[in-house]
Amino acid sequence: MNRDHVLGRTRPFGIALDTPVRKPASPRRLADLAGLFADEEARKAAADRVVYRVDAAPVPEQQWELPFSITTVEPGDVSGELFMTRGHVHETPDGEMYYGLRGHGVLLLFDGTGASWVEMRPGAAGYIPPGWAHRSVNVGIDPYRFLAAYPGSAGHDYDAVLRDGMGARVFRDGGGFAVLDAGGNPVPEAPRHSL
Ligand code: S6P
Ligand code: ZN
Repeated sequence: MNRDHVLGRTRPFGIALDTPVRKPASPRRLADLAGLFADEEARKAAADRVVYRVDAAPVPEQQWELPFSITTVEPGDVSGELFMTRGHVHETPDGEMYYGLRGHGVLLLFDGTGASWVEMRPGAAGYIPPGWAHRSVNVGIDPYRFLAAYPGSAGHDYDAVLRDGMGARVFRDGGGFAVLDAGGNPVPEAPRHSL
């Protein structure tokens, strides 16, 4: 791939990240999240509730591009398990970066063996290393909103998470939240660095 091949494919542009979206993206409801929450009956009983939506910048998902999008996860829970995205692993094991815009979230990560997590607040960045499955959870009382930027070649595999889970679930715990592994033990938070 040389430079001449990619120049002209897309043009520079800017986007205001925290303004109302241009057109409503199709929301993901509990009806679309079969098999992901621990209490499947409670999920079905509230099937119409909107859980999250993704608003994508107009960047093609192609090699050398850098697509980005804003995800908004609503507050709520299914039998105490907090509202979350489906979760996926990238087909080519590209890394990804998240940046918190509003609200309070957890970026849950799973390498197939063990889970980890990053607390997300406005101004916090979370790193998803190559090969790690990832899911976002709203642990606050307002909508949780973040920016995601990832290589255009990444692709998205949802079946892996449906099959293998994320190694942990995030529940309400008093006024806060708990990230628990399959045995009910707390999962340690990933280290946080300052730049
Ligand atoms: C894409 C990135 C995010 C998610 C979005 C929704 O690589 O990780 O934009 O797509 O947060 O999650 P999901 O699991 O439904 O794609
Ligand atoms: Zn991703």
